[in-house]
Amino acid sequence: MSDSANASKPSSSVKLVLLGEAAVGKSSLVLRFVNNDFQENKEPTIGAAFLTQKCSLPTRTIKFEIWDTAGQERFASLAPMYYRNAQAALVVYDITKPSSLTKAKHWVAELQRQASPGIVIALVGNKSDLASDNGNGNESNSSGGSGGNPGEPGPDAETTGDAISAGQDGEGNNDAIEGSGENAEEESDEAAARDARKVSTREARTYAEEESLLFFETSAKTGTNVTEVFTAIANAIPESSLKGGRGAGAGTGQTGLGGRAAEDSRVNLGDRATATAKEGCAC
Ligand SMILES: Nc1nc2c(ncn2[C@@H]2O[C@H](COP(=O)(O)OP(=O)(O)OP(=O)(O)O)[C@@H](O)[C@H]2O)c(=O)[nH]1
Ligand SMILES: [Mg+2]
Repeated sequence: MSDSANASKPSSSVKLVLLGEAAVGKSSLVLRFVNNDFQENKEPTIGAAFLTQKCSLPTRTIKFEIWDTAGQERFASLAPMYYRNAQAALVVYDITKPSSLTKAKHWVAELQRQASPGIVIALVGNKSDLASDNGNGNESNSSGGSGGNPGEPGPDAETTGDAISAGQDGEGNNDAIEGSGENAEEESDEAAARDARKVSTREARTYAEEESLLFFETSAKTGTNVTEVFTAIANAIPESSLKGGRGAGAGTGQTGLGGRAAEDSRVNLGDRATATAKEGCAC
């Protein structure tokens, strides 16, 4: 979407919070959405990080004010501060870790009890690149919720293709039969490593449907469905609950508890002017 097209559209701010167990990939999803980047060894979030990103819809521009919370238990009591007045929440779990879905369900229940009544919640199963089926096709589409329009087949298909090409079972096995047994073992180890999924799409989607949540499987690593989640949320926010934007550009910041050393992108919350502007939308 061009800047000139954006300029003519009304702009609204949406407060969005990310919740979920530690290391499920909340910060990585935000990094992918805001900077189209991924870090293999991302450090845990301390306290929470604040970022913004614009999302351009056909009729309006949504400016997401994103609170990326820390998943470590010691920070759990801070969460209400971040989800208070939030219009949207991404509750993230890791498809290779069933306990993270249990934790996600707790967050959903807490949001339903204590957050704003109209909050749009998306359940997000991250790290789909680690599954051999990759959560592709309709399985990664949203369900429940209102107005989601996610899971465009194009990007999905592309990413799925890339991931699968990392190891073609048929070919590999043939090589192994002709070659050494060691090769065969390596191949099957690789196959096992590729299929690390422990939470089925069906189970999570059924739960999401029961609770009227948007639902996606994503990969912050490959980018699969990341934009789609935010776009679906933007579409699902009722027009009546949208407020006018405050005109700040996109940026990053992180609140630190305990004075841990600052990272590059970490700035004081009171110092948003230093944030780097990023026009347009990852959408
Ligand atoms: N394979 C794979 N790894 C991922 C993905 N997303 C995140 N990771 C990795 O998982 C680890 C944790 O990611 P983070 O984004 O820091 O997780 P987090 O949920 O923000 O963790 P806390 O800040 O501690 O709550 C990092 O090493 C990431 O590189 C993904 O989609 N696929
Ligand atoms: Mg984090």
